[in-house]
Order: sequence, then C-alpha cells, then structure tokens
Amino acid sequence: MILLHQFKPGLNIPNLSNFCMKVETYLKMADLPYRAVNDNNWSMTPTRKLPCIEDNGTVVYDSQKIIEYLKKAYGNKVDEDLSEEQLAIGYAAQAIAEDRLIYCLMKDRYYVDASRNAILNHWSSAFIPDHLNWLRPIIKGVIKKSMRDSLKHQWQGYVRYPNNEIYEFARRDFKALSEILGDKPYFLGDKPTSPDAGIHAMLINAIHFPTESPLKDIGREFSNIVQYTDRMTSKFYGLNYQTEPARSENKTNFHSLFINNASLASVRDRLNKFGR
Ligand SMILES: N[C@@H](CCC(=O)N[C@@H](CS)C(=O)NCC(=O)O)C(=O)O
Repeated sequence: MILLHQFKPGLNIPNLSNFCMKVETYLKMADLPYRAVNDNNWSMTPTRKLPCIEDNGTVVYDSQKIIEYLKKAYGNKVDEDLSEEQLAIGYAAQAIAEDRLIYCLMKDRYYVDASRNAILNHWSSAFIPDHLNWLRPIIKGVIKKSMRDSLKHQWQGYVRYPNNEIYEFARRDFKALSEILGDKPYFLGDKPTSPDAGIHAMLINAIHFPTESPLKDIGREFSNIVQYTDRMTSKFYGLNYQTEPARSENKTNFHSLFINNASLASVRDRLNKFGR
C-alpha cells in the first residue's frame, strides 16, 4: 500500500496544498491503492516540503518526482496515449499553474484578510492540539511571517508589484490556461492525464477557496476553467466533497514547525515534549 504523507485537508478543498492534492488525484487517476496520512510531517523530506510517499520502504518526495516514480513502478496507463507534443503542452500549462499562478494564490492567502484568517485558523488547529490552544495565536504569527518572508524573497519579487499589476499577471495566466483548454473536457483531450492532476489542484484552490478574493473573482471570469474544475472535482472527489474541520490529534508533532530556524530548534524540542 502506498502511503501519501500530506498536509491535513480542510476548508472543503481536497487539499489546501495543491502539490499534495496533485499526487492524490494522480493516484486516483492511475487507480493505485493508497492511504493518505495527514500528518503535516514535512521533516520527512530533505526539502522540508510535502507531499512525499512511502512505497515498500522507499520514500519519494516532490509531486512531479513522485508521479514519475509511480509511472516507472506501476506503469504509465494514464499518459500512454500522449504524443511528445501533447506532453510538452501539458508540461507548459502545468508550469503556468504551479510555477506562476501559485504566487498570486499565495499572495491572496497571506495578504487578503478574509483568506488569511481562514487559512491561519485551519493551520493553527491542524498543528496545535486543543489542550494547547493558547499557542495557536503564536503559531499563526509564525506561519504568517514565514509565508510572507518566503514570498518576498522569491527571486522575481512577484509580491513586490502593486496589487493591480499582480492581479493582471494572474488574469493573463488564467487566460493562457483557458485558451489551451479551449472546449476540450480535459487539458490534453477527452481523458484526464497527469498534467490535469497538477492544474486542477491549483485551480480548485484558487476558485473554490471558501472566502472571497480578487484571485477567485478573476478565475471565475473564465467559464471553461470553472466548468473544467467542477468536472475534475466531480470525477475524482465527488462534487459535494467536504472535509471535516481540522482536528488536532492527541499526539502532535511539532517537529515540522520552526524547522528552518535553528535558533527556534530548542523551542520546537520543548514543544515536542510538551505535546506528548
Ligand atoms: N516542488 C514541490 C513543492 C512542494 C511544496 O511547495 N509544498 C508546500 C505545500 S503546497 C510545502 O510543503 N510548504 C511548506 C513550507 O514551505 O514550509 C512539489 O512539487 O512537491
């Protein structure tokens, strides 16, 4: 059985981490048996990012590397009919979503008040058990700062542009995706293929986030994108997909918090003892 280590789902999106959701969708597409382990345990990977999978003792990290691994290990029925040109188009469309549109999504999540409150409430209760809930405001502050810092230090300085320009970038990204999709049911034709797993995970996170935001409004301007998102959701998760509210577990791992900050390592270790 393949174990998918990912962030805890919430807010009625199969996963708020588009990269975790991409792998889960691919596993469903390829009809591979798996179990999702929602343990937020990014210390399992050298990049300190999720998702990763464990397959008979082998740990593979990075959503794209995981998909390539699964294709090699279990066959490539999902993409076997695609030409090299289609694969290249799929790759380009996925890059628009995952390597470009994602910055606007993160900007919406950590700078638009309603989105930020929703996401920080989710993460703080996903990470901190109820009996330590007094810690949640601190964790919210840590997550907000760390996310904003990572956005500010992104090489191209995406979030340093004025808001109207950022949202214009996003409109262009959606427009390009909408043109590539055209009137096809899926990005590369009549059947879903692996790029759909990555693109859909980004789109649902952009246009189905429960609070309103400029990015959500822009995405909804493109009717084929909205219909595509619903089509994919309904096929792989059911249209009325609902996550349970984030629930804290009895044994909470704080190992993943503060992992990138050596000076906070001792705080993390103490919290780990405390959380058990
Ligand atoms: N290239 C990686 C990206 C994974 C990634 O960015 N994961 C995010 C969640 S969507 C993460 O782990 N964030 C935690 C952090 O940055 O501290 C992949 O495709 O798996």
